Amino acid sequence: MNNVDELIQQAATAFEAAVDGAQLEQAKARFLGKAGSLTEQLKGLGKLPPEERRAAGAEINRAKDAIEALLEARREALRAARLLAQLSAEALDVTLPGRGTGRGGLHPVSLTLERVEALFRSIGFVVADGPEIETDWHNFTALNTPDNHPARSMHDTFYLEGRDDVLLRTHTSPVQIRAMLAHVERHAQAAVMPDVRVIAPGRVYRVDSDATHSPMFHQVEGLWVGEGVSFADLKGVVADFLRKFFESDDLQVRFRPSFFPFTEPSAEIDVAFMSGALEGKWLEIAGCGMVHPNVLRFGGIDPERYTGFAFGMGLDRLAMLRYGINDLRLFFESELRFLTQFR
Ligand code: 2U9
Repeated sequence: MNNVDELIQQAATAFEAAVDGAQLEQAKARFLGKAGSLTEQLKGLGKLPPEERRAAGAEINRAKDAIEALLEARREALRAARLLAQLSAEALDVTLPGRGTGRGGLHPVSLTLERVEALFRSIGFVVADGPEIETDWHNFTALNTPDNHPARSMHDTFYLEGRDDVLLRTHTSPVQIRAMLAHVERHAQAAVMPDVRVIAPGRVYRVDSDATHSPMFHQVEGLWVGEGVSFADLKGVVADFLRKFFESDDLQVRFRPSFFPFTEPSAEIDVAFMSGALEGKWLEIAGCGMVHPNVLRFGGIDPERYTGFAFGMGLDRLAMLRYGINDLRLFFESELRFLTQFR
């Protein structure tokens, strides 16, 4: 083997021994660098007799081409090895089951709302809604709540900065005021006014916060106005609703005298379950009464001719009783471990 072939062989061995890019570049310098073996040989050409220089130059060039080809081949091999190592390090098992996006579901208060709406629709009520930012007039004045009533105080009601005519509604009753006014207008030309039968579910706001009170909660209120509508109708509709809602035919329902500015007479409604954890315990569930004549008048309805009953209950409380939940705040924390139990 001549000198040049030996050099090529040495380069091949050195490149093969390099296990990464840095080692390979070092090996390259030993052969092709400024002080490398090939460069040394080129420098030696001048010392050769002129007749030998041509052949020797050609040999050196052959060696240079061969070493460069070896170098490139080794670079490519190292690149491929690196890629392979990376691919196996980052290996993905595409046969593993996916994490999935999870099935959505309705919030327990929404489920309760749907249930309440379906039951009242089945006896001819329509569902109405209205603004959550209400006028002082619709929320209080039209509901026979005088200017000096404590419910209007800054401690009980959220007002809007820079406005003294609007507030966050404290109940859904203003929706029924709007419904009565619209109903009267719609039937102004009719000989007989059809009955008003609406429920008004929705968000309401009060300055209050603990395990059983939230600054925002949900109410559903009902109103039935017509000729000859009586307290007996109120008792029948509400008791029937509660027994259907709780799927309990033997649910006990009682009415206790109470006071609200917008109803007269007024009552609180209690229920007692005949089985389960709460068996025999009276629980306050709603308020109700015959709509106050002043309120009917504010709604554009003649209290000499028509009477009506109204009731109101907390949807959140209905949901808590139905599902056996003891802390109201669970409804508003968006905790999936809680919410996924209702899908
Ligand atoms: C009109 C006239 C009267 C709705 C009524 C109650 C009694 C009542 C509470 C139940 C629990 C509010 O969510 S709660 O804290 N509601 O006790 N609500 S009578 O009376 C009306 C409504 C509209 C036009």
